[in-house]
Parts: sequence; structure tokens; C-alpha cells
Amino acid sequence: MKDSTRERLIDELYQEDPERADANVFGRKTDVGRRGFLGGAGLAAMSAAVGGAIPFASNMPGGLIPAAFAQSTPPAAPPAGASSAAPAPPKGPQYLNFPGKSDKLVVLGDRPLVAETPEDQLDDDTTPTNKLFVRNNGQTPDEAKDPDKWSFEIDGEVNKKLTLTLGELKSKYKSVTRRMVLECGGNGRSFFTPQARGNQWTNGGAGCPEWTGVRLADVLKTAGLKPSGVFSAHYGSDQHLSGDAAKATVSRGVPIKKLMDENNLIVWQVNGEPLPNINGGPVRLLVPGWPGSLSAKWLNRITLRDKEHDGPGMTGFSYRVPIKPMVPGDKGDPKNFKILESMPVRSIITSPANGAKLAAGTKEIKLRGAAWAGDLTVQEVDVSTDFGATWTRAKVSKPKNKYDWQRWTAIVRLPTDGYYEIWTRGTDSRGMMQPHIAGVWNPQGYGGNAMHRVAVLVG
Ligand SMILES: Nc1nc2c(c(=O)[nH]1)N[C@H]1C(S)=C(S)[C@@H](COP(=O)(O)O)O[C@H]1N2
Ligand SMILES: [Mo]
Repeated sequence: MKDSTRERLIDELYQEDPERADANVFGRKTDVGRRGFLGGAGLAAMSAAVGGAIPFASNMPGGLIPAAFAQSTPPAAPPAGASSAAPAPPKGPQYLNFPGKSDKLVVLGDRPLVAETPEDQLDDDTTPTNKLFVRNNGQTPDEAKDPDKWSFEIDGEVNKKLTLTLGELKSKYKSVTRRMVLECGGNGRSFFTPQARGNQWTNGGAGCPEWTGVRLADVLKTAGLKPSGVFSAHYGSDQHLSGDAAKATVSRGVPIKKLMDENNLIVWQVNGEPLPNINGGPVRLLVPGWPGSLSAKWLNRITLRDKEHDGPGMTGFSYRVPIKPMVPGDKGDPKNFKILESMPVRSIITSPANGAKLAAGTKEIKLRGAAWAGDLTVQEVDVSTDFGATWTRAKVSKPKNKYDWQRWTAIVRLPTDGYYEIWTRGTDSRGMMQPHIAGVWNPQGYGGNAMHRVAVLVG
């Protein structure tokens, strides 16, 4: 077989069957008794497939699927001058086409609409609204005609049931603006092996815009909480996909301590503009640090309950993680699960983009990224260009306010031209560090916070 054919095959094989591709390159375990050395024909094939020499190939762990082939890589642009009649490029991401949203967002599902923001599109300090990800569980409601008349209720275990309009929220309460991360509970799900159920997020189920609203706690104080109110239930007005008006699409809640956190907001503006319908406008909840599903869009009701909520998204394996590690791919024992609360630490590289090609002779790369850690802060971000053999500490900014993400920068030096992977790993304020691969497998894939990697080709 001609070498070029073989190279192409390995590239394609990595897309289709990573395990077989890996075995072809690194050799099967049974061949040599152990794996992990990339030499000879394997190294040649791998280098050709990634498009350059691999200066740190000797550090490359066996079984590693090169970032160059990872699923976040957009399909290659057709070569300049290629005729429009050329066959369509191999299947790649489907980009979003939605008014007010960037066409760089990647569609993960269209019924319901789900779209993520590729890491390199999260390069702004404050996420622009057109780049804020979208996660709908049901049908997208029609735009509200008169936003100030939008109303919602606070009921259940309260002294005084409240109905409030957006107009009243604006006039009766003090408004606050804070930059805070909204992150889907399933962010990073695609990094699990075997594949976990649900939308295959890479790291793009997150964004950090500026939200304006009133403190949920201020509104709850007006209603007056009864001592029996120990848990909340949040509802939005979007219809279930089935069209059954009696069914909630998703309805989740939190224990009272989290509910009364002063950072929870009832929001009507994002980045100084009215909250768009697609992101839950005119009025939504923002419960930062915990899974995004708590941040009810199109908010129409918050109920105080005398026990844990049992709405859609609260039971089974939904938004739950194993207490003790389980066998990946197993069905799982519900008794071994607890509700996922604070999101785990995550650091992403926002520049350069995965697959970046840099001029020959480039010796230094300026990296930019972001990191966040649920209820905690980010203590450290480290970056590596040699498959994790050595690490460089990044400069990490302080959050503007609690629940803001932390931007980071670092400069890395490269010895020669070739194929590199830049890895980033964050460590939270309690010392928890992102793992090399998605950690504790669970049926619905929560907590997939593997280190982020981008492929860079120099020369
Ligand atoms: N009413 C309602 N609220 C909702 C959802 C929904 O489908 N309906 N999706 C939730 C989920 S799972 C997430 S991650 C966030 C996403 O918010 P966004 O679409 O504005 O990014 O909204 C949450 N609030
Ligand atoms: Mo979500």
C-alpha cells in the first residue's frame, strides 16, 4: 500500500474507530505485551496523519487519540480553488443558523434545539450574547409580545403567595449586574468512553456573559419563607416536545441554603440588552455554579417544597453522579447516586484554536484561556506542550465577582517545527485538578472535565 493511502486511512480510522486506529499505530497489546511506545512504522504513520513530525512523540501515551482527530475539529476547509461541485467534505459539525446567534456555534441537536460554543469562540472576556450556548429541552416558545407584563409566581411553603410581573421586578427591587458562568450539567459529556446518554457536549456548554436582574433572595423575602420550605422547584413556560401542556420539560430545584445564595438572580438582561427569547427571555433564573438546568428559562413559577423536588430532571440518573465509582457502561445502581451540585473545575484554551497552523520557525505561542470551578474558584492553571511531561504555570486573573470565570494567559516555547498538543488543566481552590481523561463514568455523563487539548501544527 502506498504510504499516503495508509496515512489517510489512519486519519479516517481515527474518526470512525479510534480503538482500531490506535492499535494500528501503537500496536496491539498482545503483539508486544505492553504498549505506549510510538516508534518505527507507527510513528511514521502517526506523523504523516497529523501532518508533521512529533517532537515529543516519546511522551505520547499509548491509547491517546491525537487532538488533531478529536471530534471538536471542524471539517477541513476545501482547498482554495476547489470547484463547488467537489464532493462534500467528510461529515463534520453542523453549524447553527439562527437569528441573533453566531454561525460558529455547533448544533448538537435540533429537536429540541441544542448548540454549543466551540472553545475558540469563548475567547472574549465577557461572552457576547450571540455566542452564548443554547440548551432547550422542549419546544422554543414564541417571543413575548409585552415583556414587562411577563409574570411568574412564588408559591408553596411561603407566607404570602406572590405574582410578580417583569415591570414590578424592575420598579420594586434593586437590580444588580454580575458576570457569571452558566454551564450545562452535561458539559464535557463527549469525553466519556463508552459514550454516555445525552447531548455530546465538548466544552462548549458554557458561557460567561453579564447578567442583570434582581436577587432571588430579595424576592423570596417578600414572600416570606415558612420553616417547612426546604427545597425549591423551578418551572418555565416552554412546552414539552410531546405537546402535552400538562408536562413540564424540565423542572429542577435546590436545597434552601443554595436557593438563598445572594448570587442567584432573576434575570431580564444579558450584556445590557433584553434577554433574547432563545436564552429564556424575557425572564429567567440564573443559579450559578450548579448545573445550568436549575436556571429555568421563561420563568413562570418557583414553588417552595417541604421535601426534595421530584420534577423531570430530579430523579433516576438525571443530574446525578456516582458516590462510589462504577464500571463504565454498566446500568448503575440508583442507590449509588447523589445529586450533582457544584460543577467541577474546567479550564479551556480559547486561543489558538484546535487545528491551528503556525508559520515555520514559530518558537513561541501566546495562549489564552478561561477556567472556572462551580462554587469554588480556580487556584491554578497549568499548560503543557509535551503531552504532560512538563507543565508551565499560567497567569490566572481574579474573578470580577463570585461565579465569574477566570481568564488566563501563558507563553509556551517550542523547540522545533512539528505537531504539538497544548494541554491545559485547572486546579480548584480545594486542590482538585482536572483529570487526563473523563473521570467517574456514569450513565448520563456528568462531570466530564478532562483536560482540554488543542492540536497545533508549526511549519
Ligand atoms: N424552561 C426551561 N429552562 C431551562 C431549560 C429548558 O429546556 N427549559 N434548559 C436548561 C438547561 S439544561 C440549561 S444548560 C440552561 C441553558 O440555558 P441557555 O439555553 O440560555 O444557554 O437552561 C436551563 N433552563
Ligand atoms: Mo443543561
